[in-house]
Amino acid sequence: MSARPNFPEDPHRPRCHFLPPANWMNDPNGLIQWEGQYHLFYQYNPAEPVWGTMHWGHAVSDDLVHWRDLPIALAPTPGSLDEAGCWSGCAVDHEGIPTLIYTGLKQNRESVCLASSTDGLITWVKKEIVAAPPDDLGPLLGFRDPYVWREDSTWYMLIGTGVQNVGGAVLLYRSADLVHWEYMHPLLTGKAAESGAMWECPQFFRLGDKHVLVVSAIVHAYAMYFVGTYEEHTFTPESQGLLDLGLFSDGAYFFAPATMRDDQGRRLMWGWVREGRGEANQKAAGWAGVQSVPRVLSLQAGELTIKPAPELAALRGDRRQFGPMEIAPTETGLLEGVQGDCLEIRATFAPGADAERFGIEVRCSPSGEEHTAIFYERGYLGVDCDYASLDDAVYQGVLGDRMPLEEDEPLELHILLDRSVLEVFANGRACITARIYPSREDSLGVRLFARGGSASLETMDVWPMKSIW
Ligand code: DQQ
Repeated sequence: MSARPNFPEDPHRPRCHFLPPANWMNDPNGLIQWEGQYHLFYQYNPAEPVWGTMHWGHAVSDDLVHWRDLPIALAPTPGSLDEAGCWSGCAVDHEGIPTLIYTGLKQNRESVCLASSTDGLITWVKKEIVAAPPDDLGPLLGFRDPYVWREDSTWYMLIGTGVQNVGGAVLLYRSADLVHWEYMHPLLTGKAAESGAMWECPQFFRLGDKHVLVVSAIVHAYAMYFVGTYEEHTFTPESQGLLDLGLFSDGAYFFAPATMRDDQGRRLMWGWVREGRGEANQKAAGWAGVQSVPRVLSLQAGELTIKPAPELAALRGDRRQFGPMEIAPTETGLLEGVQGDCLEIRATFAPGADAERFGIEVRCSPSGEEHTAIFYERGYLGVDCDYASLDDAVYQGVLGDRMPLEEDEPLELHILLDRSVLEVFANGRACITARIYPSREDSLGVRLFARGGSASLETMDVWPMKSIW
């Protein structure tokens, strides 16, 4: 068990999100529920707070909220296929044995590797397996991030890749024993100009009466989904979208998501929440990378909906309630009695606001030099980070996309603010993840605002969130 330093002086280190004891984390890996407990593995560089030689870190939770660190699960083995890194992958139950299927890196070669545990997911024994890249697609960009599932008695696997001069792709394999893999065909291939040159971290699962394929597209890194039908090992997408609208100059803040089905039949998803500040700041902080809160995916009328797991309500302190109230364009005051850098906010705004832009500001300094606005403006949902911090070293910008509302549809915001992490869920169908690093200790206020007209708040609940550590 690793000791967990608290970084007590660090105002940016999240308190309600999972992150490793120290140093670097990226993708969630190997999500699985085992004997009722949720296991979260993650891409981990235990040596320093920047990306490097990848290990699999490991944590476990009884309630999806509080996590306990377990020893590193996978580390590179000198002389083997993973000697330069244990990259992303998944976990399956193989005849009662927890089994990880992951990417091994040796020089620049990516291979599929396997490890299993017979001591309750603590130590892992590696085993060589046979899964070769296809030779009929030309040179491939990458061959990584296996995602495995079972249909009847056959195992299936997706591998992320890119077909040169075509676009990102996921390759479908099958196996009777998890060891010998036979290539079948691409499950889906994209066009580079539309969805990137290479697809990483595929996830594929049934949701309601459809199937969903999730991929993380690069070079400009963002996570996408396709909803469609899966028949005879052929996937036909019917709709697609971004899993999170928090795109900044370097890609999306929410990337490389992984999913699992739990014993309540829910499809849960975590994603790597990247830093919005450069390497020098990460090194000074001693840590980098956070997991998003667990998000529950479902389908409603064929549309993907994404909501934070209800278990997070366990973190709520005393509730403050506001509304109904009119927000006039002159409204400038901070809400009384509401302050904090770890807050859950649920707010409903009545349909038909005549304001050009309205919403909620968080992390406001008393005179407004710093503030981060979560706003709705004529069909556009956004997070404005331009004034989030007076520190020039952190990324700014306005994140978001169009999210039209029906004429009689209220705007329902569910906001999780956890120091430098901001996750915004709107009407169950749009998420924006952002990183903010206010420089002032007193940037703790919350404000409702409307510009160019007024808006009407039906209700708003605010809770301080307790630390999970
Ligand atoms: N991160 C892993 C890769 C994956 C990428 C390496 C996505 O396996 O493709 O750390 O962030």
